[in-house]
Amino acid sequence: MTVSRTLHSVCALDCPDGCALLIDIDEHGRGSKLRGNPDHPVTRGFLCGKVARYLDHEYSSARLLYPLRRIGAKGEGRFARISWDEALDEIAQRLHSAANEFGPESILPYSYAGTMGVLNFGGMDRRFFHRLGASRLDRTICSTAGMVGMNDAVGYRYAVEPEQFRNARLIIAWGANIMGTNVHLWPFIVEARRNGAKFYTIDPFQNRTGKLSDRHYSINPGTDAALALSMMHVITRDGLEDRDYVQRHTLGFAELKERVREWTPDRAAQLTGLSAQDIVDLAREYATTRPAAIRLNYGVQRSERGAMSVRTIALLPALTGAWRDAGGGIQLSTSYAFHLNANAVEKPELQFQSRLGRESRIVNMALLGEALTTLSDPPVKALVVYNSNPAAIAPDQNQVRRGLRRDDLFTVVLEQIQTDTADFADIVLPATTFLEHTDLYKGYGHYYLQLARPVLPAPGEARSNQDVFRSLAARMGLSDTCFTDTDDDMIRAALASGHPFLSGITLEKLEQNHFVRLNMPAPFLPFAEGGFGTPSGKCEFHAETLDYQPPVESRHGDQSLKSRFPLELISPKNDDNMNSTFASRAENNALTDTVTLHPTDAAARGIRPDDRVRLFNERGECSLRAVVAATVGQGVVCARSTRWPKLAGDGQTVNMLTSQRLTDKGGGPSFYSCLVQAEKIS
Ligand SMILES: Nc1nc2c(c(=O)[nH]1)N[C@H]1C(S)=C(S)[C@@H](COP(=O)(O)OP(=O)(O)OC[C@H]3O[C@@H](n4cnc5c(=O)[nH]c(N)nc54)[C@H](O)[C@@H]3O)O[C@H]1N2
Ligand SMILES: Nc1nc2c(c(=O)[nH]1)N[C@H]1C(S)=C(S)[C@@H](COP(=O)(O)OP(=O)(O)OC[C@H]3O[C@@H](n4cnc5c(=O)[nH]c(N)nc54)[C@H](O)[C@@H]3O)O[C@H]1N2
Ligand code: SF4
Ligand SMILES: [Mo]
Repeated sequence: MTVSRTLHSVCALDCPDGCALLIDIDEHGRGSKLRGNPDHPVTRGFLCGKVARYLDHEYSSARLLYPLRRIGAKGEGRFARISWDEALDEIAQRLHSAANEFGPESILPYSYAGTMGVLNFGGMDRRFFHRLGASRLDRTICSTAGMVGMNDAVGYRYAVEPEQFRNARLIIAWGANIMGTNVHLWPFIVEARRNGAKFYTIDPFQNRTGKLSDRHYSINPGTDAALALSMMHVITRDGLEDRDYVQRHTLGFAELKERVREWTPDRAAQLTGLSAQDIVDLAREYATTRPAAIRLNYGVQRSERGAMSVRTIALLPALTGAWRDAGGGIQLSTSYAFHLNANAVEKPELQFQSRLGRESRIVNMALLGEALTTLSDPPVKALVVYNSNPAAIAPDQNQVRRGLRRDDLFTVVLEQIQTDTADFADIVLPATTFLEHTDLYKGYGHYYLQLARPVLPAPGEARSNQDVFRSLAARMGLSDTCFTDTDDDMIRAALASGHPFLSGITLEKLEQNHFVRLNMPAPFLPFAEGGFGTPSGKCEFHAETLDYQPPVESRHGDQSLKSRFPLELISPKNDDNMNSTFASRAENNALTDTVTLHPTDAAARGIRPDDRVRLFNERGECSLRAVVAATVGQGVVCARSTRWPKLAGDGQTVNMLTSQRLTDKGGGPSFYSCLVQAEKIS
């Protein structure tokens, strides 16, 4: 096969790395190979294993090619082909009738980050639903608890640049599976270690990243705030804070010192499961090594007290002055820095022109089960799903499914493949992949803005989300001129925010360069000289509100619940999947069919390796194959996510077990605070 040309693209998956791609196109116009762009400073010429194989997905015989209408029962998966005209007519008519009978808020969009492209993530769709007066979705499923925690700590949610990690002398991956979920940070860590840096992991599960670390701290789930408070105890007790930084750029140090006095290493040891000596050593090393970088990913904030955990951890670099250094500070997400003009893209003001004439109600996506089964005034009568697979990824699936099965609920699903969610649809619409449509990309693990143009033709009759919502707007008689904006019009609008980080970045420049670094100093040291986004401009400790509370569903939480369901289930990401996007690959289905138990917990239940195990609690059950290993602590079980329920033998996955209890702040789901019992299936 000869390569006739090489084109540029961007990986649109929900991954911090936001890779710049090169695709080889053969003489028949077919994509023959995907590679990382060697010129992109973070992609550096390589891709993760799952996307290196993305052309399998692109050309899979499982791609949806035509609009479909359901002919079987909901969830059964029997459909017949219809035309786009029929599909759009039916959707327009059903949305009109829901709005007429129950009010427009009975329409609920449900979407997340199947694509991270600014427009196809949230562009024409937002305009469309705002103009209708549909319920607004609070997109909490992933990161809002952490965002609020970070905000409470530093105000402006800026982060250490990935490229600066190479300068660090100590790197802590705190609830961050870098090898699995953020592999383009790894080469910078390798470089730092070559220069003598130490690399530690703090995680209840010793995954690949933990195995490659110099020290793995096996922490009890949901106890991170206790560890961070105790580290502050040691740092302030031993006078290891950066006095000059603390004095000039923080507020409330004296109260903080007083507040953490009770957080002795012995107390934190009892909660976290780490030894008191380990806590002392870690705190001292963190405070006395410079530069020191913390890569905090989203694992920590998927617990009931996730926002407080993130906030407490995010105060550490201000205490030690780590923000001063290139390669010092903390990285949760870089996305805040992009400062695009979201209002110009989404046009929230259209709500006032809707028949509602006001802002519509907000529905939390983490509570989809409740929304579909208990919400009234109005109830949800029409659901439009895109960029997401809620019948796999949302918590408390039994309630979600009760909702999706309702006969009086009209469901539309825009998808590339026939997911579990698509099985519940009345109408399925075939969607393009990121190789087939235009979009603009931020990153959440670097500071480069990128543009991608279609590099391959859409198969069959697949359409982009942008095109679908444009056509639907026309079909529903919405004549506002914004519904005829082109993708390029919308990209220009997004870039025109006036923020200095975007100055000089135009569509033309992106077209030419493919990726452009935000217009910020290099290195970007956001808080080296203070300048926090708080009322005082300082990092405000607010010691009076710092505390540790155990998650209700944890070993230190509700003891009567724990007596029945004594194991803490976490369900972190699978290294070769992307949430549920590649769940139909056989090896991912096999991996997500396993649960890891500590040898003591397995022995107590007569469970041996490869036994089938039933995990259960009051919400549901699922059966998995046992892996027995001390990669989890005693009392913790770990089952990687996310599986397609229809590919599980019993149709059940760990999300049958997870709850709709929300995090302390931010309204996030608490996937990793989940008590279960395990028994051997004989
Ligand atoms: N390969 C792959 N990459 C992905 C994804 C994927 O599914 N697969 N998903 C993408 C998405 S949507 C996201 S949000 C990011 C997430 O990226 P990460 O946040 O890195 O991934 P998680 O697996 O959610 O959690 C990270 C680690 O937190 C640990 N953890 C769980 N509970 C606790 C706790 O209480 N305390 C501490 N300290 N650690 C805890 C988990 O065991 C896990 O190893 O990754 C993205 N990238
Ligand atoms: N137990 C457990 N559950 C979890 C998590 C966990 O760690 N444990 N993680 C949670 C997290 S962090 C997240 S972010 C969510 C993720 O949950 P989702 O956002 O639902 O992510 P995916 O499962 O990847 O599903 C994305 C879907 O979008 C489709 N898609 C991709 N591009 C396009 C497009 O351009 N148009 C359209 N119409 N469709 C497209 C893909 O085919 C795919 O089926 O899952 C959450 N659920
Ligand atoms: S999933 Fe992440 S690491 Fe893999 S190619 Fe996409 S952006 Fe890069
Ligand atoms: Mo996520």
